[in-house]
Amino acid sequence: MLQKISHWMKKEEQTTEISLENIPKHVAIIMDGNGRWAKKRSLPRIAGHSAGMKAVKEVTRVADDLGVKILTLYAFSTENWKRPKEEVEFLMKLPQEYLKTELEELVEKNVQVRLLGSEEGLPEHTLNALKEARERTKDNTGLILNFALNYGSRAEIAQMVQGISRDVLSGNISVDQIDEKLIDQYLLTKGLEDPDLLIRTKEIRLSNFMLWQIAYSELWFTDVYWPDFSREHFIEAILEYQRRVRRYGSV
Ligand code: V0D
Repeated sequence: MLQKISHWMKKEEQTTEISLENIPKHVAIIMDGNGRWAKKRSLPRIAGHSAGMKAVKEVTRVADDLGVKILTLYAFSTENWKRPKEEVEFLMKLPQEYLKTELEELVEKNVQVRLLGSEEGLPEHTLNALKEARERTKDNTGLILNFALNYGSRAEIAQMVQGISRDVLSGNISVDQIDEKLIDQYLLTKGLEDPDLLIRTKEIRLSNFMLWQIAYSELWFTDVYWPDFSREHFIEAILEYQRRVRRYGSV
């Protein structure tokens, strides 16, 4: 299936073809610029969030088509609770809305839906939708679609330190056993490979996202608003990733 797909991009008078041997295994995306996309069109911010959901659907499809193994999407940070109540309430309905139209296709395509973040504080209706998606896709072996929701990297790191400290105090592990591999086991991303490629739309900063996990990731930033992000942009990011990886390989 994978071998049949080929993508070309015209860049600087040069046509480049995606190499299917060198697709990043784990792509993580910070989806930014939804509110500003709406403002530019004199629409309420929530219209930008709805439009952003279309981009989520498109990117999930192209990632799956290209054979990406893990796609992590930063949908809601622990900081986002500070937004106006109406906006937060609207955002919390998006998982249900997304799953209402997409879950069948995800099940059919063998996609596994996962959650990265704290379930604490999420409304019951949101949590129920997420749990249903997780339950119905838990045995799937295809693309892992990882929604970072109510996620913050420093909180994740603090929890990791608490977890390790508890296991040291109870005698389960000794202090000299604490190394990078052990730390991985206490993070929310336990069992997942680190991102090979991090994409962020609109801003050039990390904003408390996967700080430990992106130590060696390629970073790709674009000035495109998230609702305008399409399969072409995703392919552009992958082509740039492949160019960089090839360059390292040659020295
Ligand atoms: C708004 C742009 C899909 C970014 C995309 C709760 C911000 C649209 C989901 C989603 C959001 C989450 C979990 C799940 C299925 C879908 C989503 C939120 C925001 C915040 F299992 N899009 N999306 N969740 N936006």
